[in-house]
Amino acid sequence: MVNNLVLSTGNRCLISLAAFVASSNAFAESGTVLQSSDFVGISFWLISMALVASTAFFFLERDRVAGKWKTSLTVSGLVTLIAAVHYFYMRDVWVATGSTPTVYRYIDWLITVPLLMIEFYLILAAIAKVPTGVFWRLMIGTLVMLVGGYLGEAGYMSVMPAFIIGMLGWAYILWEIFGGEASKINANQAPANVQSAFNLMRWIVTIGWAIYPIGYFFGYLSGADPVESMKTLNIVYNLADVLNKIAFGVIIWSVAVTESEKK
Ligand SMILES: *C/C=C(C)/C=C/C=C(C)/C=C/C1=C(C)CCCC1(C)C
Repeated sequence: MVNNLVLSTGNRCLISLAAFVASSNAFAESGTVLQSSDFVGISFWLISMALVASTAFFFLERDRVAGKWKTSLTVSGLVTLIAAVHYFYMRDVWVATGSTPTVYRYIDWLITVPLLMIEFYLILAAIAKVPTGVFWRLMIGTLVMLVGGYLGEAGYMSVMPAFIIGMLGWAYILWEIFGGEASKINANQAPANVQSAFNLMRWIVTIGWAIYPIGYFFGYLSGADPVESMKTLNIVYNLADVLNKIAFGVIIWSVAVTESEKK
């Protein structure tokens, strides 16, 4: 009891996480085992475990940074936690059936992508006064991008117009972080470390995120073989999340630590 009280938030989160991981058993649930030649399945395992490790890392490191940076690390940990749980499910479905609909990924994206976008707002809010308009514009761009893509992938709309709506949402986000108010606050008020983190993060949103619309294009608009392109796409999406969720969080962690330790 007493011990429980002195555990930090990070440690408590970690214990729940470990309990959850220990209780998740793909073999028992599906009755099918991962084949050693199933590279897509192996990539699902790798990313699941990397996401669990990152979650533990971000939550524990939260104890190390100054108060105003803690929220940023909490959000990074939540992104990797939500994605990890989601990946356990997609991995099990893949191992059991040899396929996994891309639409499953949208459930994860609908929560994790807005959280990733909030990080731009949070790192600026740690060092300056940021109008809430910045927050809302990032949020609206994200939702337009995801809802557009979903309507196309799930068959509620023709794939091409849905793709264009999604691209417009993404363009709006890019405008905000490269030319809009967020980018101006960064350029005029942020210390050098925050500026370089902001800069790396916006390039991830440009180059790392481009993987998803390219995947959409090859999956629906290029006329490629659906089964083969599904395999490739899953590996590519799985690797993309290492950059877009884990590396993105590590950049934030790094600036949070440097700024917290600055005299
Ligand atoms: C962790 C998951 C991430 C960062 C997912 C990001 C997803 C996108 C950037 C999706 C973008 C799309 C477009 C830009 C056009 C329409 C189709 C989408 C939704 C795949």
